[in-house]
Amino acid sequence: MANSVKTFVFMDLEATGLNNENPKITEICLVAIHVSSLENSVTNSSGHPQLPRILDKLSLCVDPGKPINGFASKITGLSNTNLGNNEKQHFNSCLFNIVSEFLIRQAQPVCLVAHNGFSYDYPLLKCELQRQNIDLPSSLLCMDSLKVFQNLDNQGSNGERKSYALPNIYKRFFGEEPVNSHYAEGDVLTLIMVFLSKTNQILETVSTQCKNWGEIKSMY
Ligand code: DCM
Ligand code: MG
Ligand code: MG
Repeated sequence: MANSVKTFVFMDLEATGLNNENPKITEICLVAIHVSSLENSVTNSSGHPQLPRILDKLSLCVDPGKPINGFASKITGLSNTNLGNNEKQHFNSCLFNIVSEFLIRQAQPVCLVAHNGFSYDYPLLKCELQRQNIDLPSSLLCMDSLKVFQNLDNQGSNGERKSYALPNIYKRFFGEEPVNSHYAEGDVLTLIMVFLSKTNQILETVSTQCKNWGEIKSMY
């Protein structure tokens, strides 16, 4: 199944805080790219990969229904005030249906990709879904790009300790700061750029790196 992934859906969540704060989602972004576009990506004149022309994007802001940690608010630009002023809805069945149909619309099988996803994004999404008594298909595949990049370096027996935070991987590859860090769409586009820098190596390891959505446990 994992060997035959047709669509990678890159995902990032913003939220009210970290795991120990029982966070709620404040923003979700999904960008779907067909494996053929990843395999045939084009590099620009400076040798950097270009975003594929064909990608499907979904980015939505969400009223978390609880106070956003001050630091989280500062880095994401999302506050209870601005989400409230813009009358954003909670994480409700409407949002679930949008996400679910977005995934159904892609060539199957689909694999989600999130950075630190096994520890943060997937358990948090699971938690929001569980609260509504709904869930995504348990056969949906998911992988954690933080683990993927760690494993790639370990294979190369590159023993030095380095940070696998997304902005730091991006800086190592591109020599500059990523744009719009901690905005869900900004982080997803950054993730796609680092993925494209190692597409072939990553695709070789997909089958060993994937979990099924059914294995993901709710954060709290
Ligand atoms: N977060 C946080 N404190 C940090 C880093 C992140 O509270 N030092 C929370 C708020 C972010 C969420 O985690 O919205 C997701 O992080 P990221 O922007 O890295 O995807
Ligand atoms: Mg993130
Ligand atoms: Mg983010």
